Amino acid sequence: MKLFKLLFLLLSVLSGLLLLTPLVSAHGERSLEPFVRMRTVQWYDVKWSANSVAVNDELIITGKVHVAEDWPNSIPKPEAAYLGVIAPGPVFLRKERWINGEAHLNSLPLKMGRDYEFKMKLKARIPGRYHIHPSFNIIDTGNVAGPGLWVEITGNANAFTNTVETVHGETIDLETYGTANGVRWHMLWMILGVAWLVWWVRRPLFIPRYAMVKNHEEDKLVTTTDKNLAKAILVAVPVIVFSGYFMATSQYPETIPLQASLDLIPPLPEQASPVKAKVKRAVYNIPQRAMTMNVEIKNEGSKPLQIGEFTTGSVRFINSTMDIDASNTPTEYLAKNGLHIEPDNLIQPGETKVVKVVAADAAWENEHLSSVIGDADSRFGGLLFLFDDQGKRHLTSISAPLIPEYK
Ligand SMILES: [Cu+2]
Repeated sequence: MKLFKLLFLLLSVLSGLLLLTPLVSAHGERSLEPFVRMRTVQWYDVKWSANSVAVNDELIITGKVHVAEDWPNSIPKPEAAYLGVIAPGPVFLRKERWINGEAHLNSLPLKMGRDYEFKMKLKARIPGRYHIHPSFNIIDTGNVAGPGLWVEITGNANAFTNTVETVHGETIDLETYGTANGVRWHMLWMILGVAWLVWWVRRPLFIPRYAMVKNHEEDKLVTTTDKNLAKAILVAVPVIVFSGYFMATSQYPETIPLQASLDLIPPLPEQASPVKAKVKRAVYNIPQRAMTMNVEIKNEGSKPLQIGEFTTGSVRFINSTMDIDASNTPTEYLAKNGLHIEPDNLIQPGETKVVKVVAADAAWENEHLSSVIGDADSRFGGLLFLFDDQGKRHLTSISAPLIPEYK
């Protein structure tokens, strides 16, 4: 009775804890080590065509990535990468995928230090509210997610259509195509397997059989009927498999295997950047949630430049004294007033100067980027955006070791 009471108490405490647990709605996008998120594919200009679509409607995700020059040495080089979508299940159907204007069917190798522009066309499938991210699945590294947006799918799931026309002009419904055939084959093998098990299980099992072996009656364990049945199955299974195979090949003589080659899509053309930036020293202050870096900026162009934005791990730190469009960025990735520059005046053509850049916002903590200081690789990386007097943006990739400051 005492034990029962103890168990009851334990169960009550556990269920109480369960009730206290807040609802988890994220899906691990912040759990990847920050140095991977900051120094592999660096996302920018990500846009979603809508934040609410009806079933069967299109959602288009566009954006760019810069592949960091300072790729972490502890992870393999991006010899194959696959652009995908992170979503809780098959809530969207991907119809098209483009990289630098070329169709992206398989994986592609990414060139470090270069930029890629992407576009994905998705079709809404299951109603609900979902966090939708673009992501790059990089060989031996994993999924590096871009920023996510909450997208609502409205309407009726049953109204979803997914038909395609085959090369022979036949219209098929991909939602159900081949399902019945798959179920039939699975049922056949399941019935055969279960029947074979029942054939043996219906007889006395381990202990009586063990006793028979002890009494030297092992010959009685396997009867002639057992042997004949086994022989019949031995013949029947290959006959079923081969006749199924020949039926399928005669019914569908033209097939295309799944493709395993790489897409060789060149990166966007390199743009002569008039700006060179080098981080001299970078410190992260934990209680202030602020990173301070001294950056040496060299303006090799013909127009004066000003620092407008620093972006890392999808978080955008914006210099609020400048007019920068951030209307497409979900608020959790946006530090609207998060970038302070001293001195925040123009960097004249031919000038080289060291400026103090402070990127401060709770997003360091919320997006789990600040934990980079606890990593074995505490280097950060990101993109610095400078603008000339005509509003033209110049992008420069920076990285440096990050020194923690505890108070
Ligand atoms: Cu998410």
